[in-house]
Amino acid sequence: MITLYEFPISHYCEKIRWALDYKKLDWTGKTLLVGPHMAQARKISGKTTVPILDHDGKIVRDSSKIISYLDKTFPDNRLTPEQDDLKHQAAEWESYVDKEIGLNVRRYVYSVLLNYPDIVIPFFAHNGPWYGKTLYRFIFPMLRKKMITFLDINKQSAQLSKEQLVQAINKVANRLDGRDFLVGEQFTRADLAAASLLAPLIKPVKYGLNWPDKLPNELESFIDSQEDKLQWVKDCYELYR
Ligand SMILES: N[C@@H](CCC(=O)N[C@@H](CS)C(=O)NCC(=O)O)C(=O)O
Repeated sequence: MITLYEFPISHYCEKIRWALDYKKLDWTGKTLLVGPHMAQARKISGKTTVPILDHDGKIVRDSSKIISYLDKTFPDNRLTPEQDDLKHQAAEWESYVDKEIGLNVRRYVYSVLLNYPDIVIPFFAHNGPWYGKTLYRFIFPMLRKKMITFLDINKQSAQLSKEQLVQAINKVANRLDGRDFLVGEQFTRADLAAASLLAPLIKPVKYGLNWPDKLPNELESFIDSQEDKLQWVKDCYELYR
């Protein structure tokens, strides 16, 4: 049995939801509530981050380690290239996008969304325990402050993350100029990582959240400014998700 402990809003969790679906595995998602998750996650894995995979009691934490574990345990529909040099390239790209796209999308997007509890609370509570939304009505102001500190969000850091994100999007777009995949000739974990971590900017249905028609204007205009370069993410969702 495979259980994924996750936040529906988290793009690192989307990386694993996608990997599990790509590999056609049967799995169940268990939403942890952002904030109260800390004690639960620590109890399961010793650390507080999600995604956490529980496969028949074997616990694996961290999205890259989870994909390696899945490929080793369920070799069909591999995401890790078999050839050594391609495997190495895929690991380098994955590590680059995990940091430069994953962290910067998160800081920049939260710098905006944390000012919109009506959008973010339903994301946090999605598929979670029945009391989620009510709980957040009480704890959201305190949670917001904690997240701002934890994610080191301020005007300057949010602006810097936005700039670093554009650089990373450009690097991916340059690499893809004339090619379909970041590495080799087939869809790999490098593509899956880049596309899932950029996915909050294209709001795909298969991400599983109920996206509002419009995100706040600031985010929408940023997304519009990157539209051409994000087409590849949409294509990956269309073809491989
Ligand atoms: N490198 C980790 C990053 C995971 C991560 O940062 N997860 C965030 C959600 S996007 C999290 O769990 N934050 C809550 C916490 O750190 O307590 C991975 O790839 O799994």
